[in-house]
Amino acid sequence: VKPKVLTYAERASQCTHSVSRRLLKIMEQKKTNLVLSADVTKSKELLDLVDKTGPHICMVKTHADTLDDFCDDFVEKLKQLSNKHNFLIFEDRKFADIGNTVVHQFSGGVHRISDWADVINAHTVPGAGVVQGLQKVAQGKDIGCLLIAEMSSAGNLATGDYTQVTVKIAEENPDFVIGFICLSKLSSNPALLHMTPGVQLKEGQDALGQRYLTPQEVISNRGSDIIIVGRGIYGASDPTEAARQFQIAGYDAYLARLS
Ligand code: BMP
Repeated sequence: VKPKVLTYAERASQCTHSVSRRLLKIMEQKKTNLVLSADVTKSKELLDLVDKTGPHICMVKTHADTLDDFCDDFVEKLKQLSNKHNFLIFEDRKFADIGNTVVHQFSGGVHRISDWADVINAHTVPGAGVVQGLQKVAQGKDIGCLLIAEMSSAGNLATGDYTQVTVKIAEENPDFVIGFICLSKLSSNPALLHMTPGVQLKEGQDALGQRYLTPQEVISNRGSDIIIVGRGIYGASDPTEAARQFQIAGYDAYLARLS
């Protein structure tokens, strides 16, 4: 017998972490499993893009260290947009050092990520200490962490045992880890979210090893929960229309999995 696929609302009620609960509720309310990867290099361009596509997304993903003009005012405006359009903010910093170092990378430096991100992520290359260091900083704040269990790029090493140990670390840290960056469903725990980058409306690849799957393949066939789309949206001639198309494609694929 095929196990019953739970709705976002049903899963929200099973989440102990406030961030995954909030995200699943937004996904249910706005009917979207789309995360915009806003990989543009000027803050004004990023804010304009996010304001236009905001109604279609459940979360925006940033690379703060690729912005030429990152500043506190940008953070303030991004937070205002997240309230206006009801989405979360995910800083894709990919922490990957020993616990003591990530404490400072997460809380300090120019970006002070722990002051503004709802969601962060980490590689598990250093072992569970990276999660413990990040969690120390997140104490008392509403921040959830994703573990990078698989990657979309050709030849990456996040496979096999590495992926399995990463899933184990996630399952052992439910107070902080809310899910994975991955290419397919890795855990049957309904509280853990699966988010997949490398998504376009057609399969293919770029010139630097990125590989693309479709929303249908990622959500319906591979059982992931969330699509992460960058160039498919901000590289389109009409990003708002592109976001709308990805929203529909991703949500239809979710509905197909439910039925
Ligand atoms: P695009 O859709 O333009 O290929 O962008 C994908 C985004 O997802 C980039 O920000 C990239 O850093 C991120 N990403 C990825 O592509 N593959 C991974 O395995 C993990 C990522 O975070």
